[in-house]
Amino acid sequence: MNKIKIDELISETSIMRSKDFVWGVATSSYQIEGAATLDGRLASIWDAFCEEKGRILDGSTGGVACDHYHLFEEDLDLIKSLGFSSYRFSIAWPRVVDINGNPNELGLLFYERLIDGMLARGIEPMLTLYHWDLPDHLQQIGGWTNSDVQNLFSDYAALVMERYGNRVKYWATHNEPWCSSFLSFDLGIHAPGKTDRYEAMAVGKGLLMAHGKAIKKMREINPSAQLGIVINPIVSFPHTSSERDQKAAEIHQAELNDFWFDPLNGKKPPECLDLPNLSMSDLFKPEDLDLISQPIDFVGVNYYTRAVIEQADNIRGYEQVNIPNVERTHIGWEVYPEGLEQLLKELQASWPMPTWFITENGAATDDVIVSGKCEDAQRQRYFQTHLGAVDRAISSGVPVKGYYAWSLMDNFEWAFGYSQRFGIVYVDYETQERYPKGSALAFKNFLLHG
Ligand code: IFM
Repeated sequence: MNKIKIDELISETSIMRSKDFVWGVATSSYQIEGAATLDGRLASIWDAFCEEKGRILDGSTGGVACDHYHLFEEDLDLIKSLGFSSYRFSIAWPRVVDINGNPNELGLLFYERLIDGMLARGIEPMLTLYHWDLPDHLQQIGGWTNSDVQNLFSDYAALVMERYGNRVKYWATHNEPWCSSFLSFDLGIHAPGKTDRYEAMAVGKGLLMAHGKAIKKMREINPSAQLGIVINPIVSFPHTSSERDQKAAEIHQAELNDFWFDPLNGKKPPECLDLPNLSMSDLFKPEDLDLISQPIDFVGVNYYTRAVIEQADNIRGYEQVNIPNVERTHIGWEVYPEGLEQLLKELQASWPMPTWFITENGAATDDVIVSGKCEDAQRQRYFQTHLGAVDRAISSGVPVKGYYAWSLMDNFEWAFGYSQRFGIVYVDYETQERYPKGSALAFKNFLLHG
């Protein structure tokens, strides 16, 4: 019997306990699907990146991952059995469009079955269009900075909206565009592994332009769809009270938050992000901001940790500091639930939205299976304290309408390969057996037995 009560810090009268609050689990295509060369799927930038020596910690790839492409019916049964009412998944662009930009029927059929499988089980789909698997041939022609690629993204968005718009209500364009720009083109950690801050900013803007173009088209096709975007904003704390560290923390937070939320609200990002010979007003022209700031219905927030920042003599002007004597998860990220409450309040104060979702929140822990069971006490406490933080933000007036745990199951954790397990369900990658961990059972106790 599970001892940790996951909802212990949610108040008795919270709307998180009402039937309208959405409880879901989240995944993404490249991290779980496998079947990387089946049924006409094209290579993505992640397939190419994984082939480069030294890019992925354990030398692995998402080629097989959780084989969800073949096991999706069982995975949907699992979601249902745990009591979740929604499933956030992403479509692999390279699976549904062929090299000439025409629909790939076999790929489209896979998502059709997946969506129908959700609906048959009473699970609400939340669909993400781009969770980092850009078709590799589109990166070869300049990727997101090329306006043709932005237009192709909006064609792809229109294609899937035409196909699934009658069955899917919630649509997000990008997942964490900071990762597909700054982490990928400035820090060089994600595909395609470049280290040029100027390019990162141009890519970031390109992602926002593609978002605006896609929203415009999807809205025309289906005015009743709920359209949004998923951001990974942060609260950045200065390491010391020095003016230098305060300024550095301001730059870091602006890069993660303002760079996205300002343009989405029709405003150029702040000057603290300017680079020599590149100001934010050069980058974001008024007509760009008009396109990017299409009205949207919700924003998803992915939250894992906070950042502690100090001044540094590099092009960014900051460096992240790992402070000692704090609780960390297996991946090394500080456990800081208060940050989620603070973040939600700050976001609603600066960039108000009618609806926020927590589209990802979770922890990697050092999980082992003993007699078919996995006791993940740290993850259960993590969920408990973060749910309490969401509840407090809601009671102070932030309209959070749902919460998605990251992740349904262990999966390919990008540059960390399979060395980090974020699932509430354990995956034995040799046998593809799934084992609900203590946290999954704690959610189940709460969701099915209240
Ligand atoms: O696994 C990722 C996910 O793809 C995006 N958000 C953060 C998660 C944990 O790193």
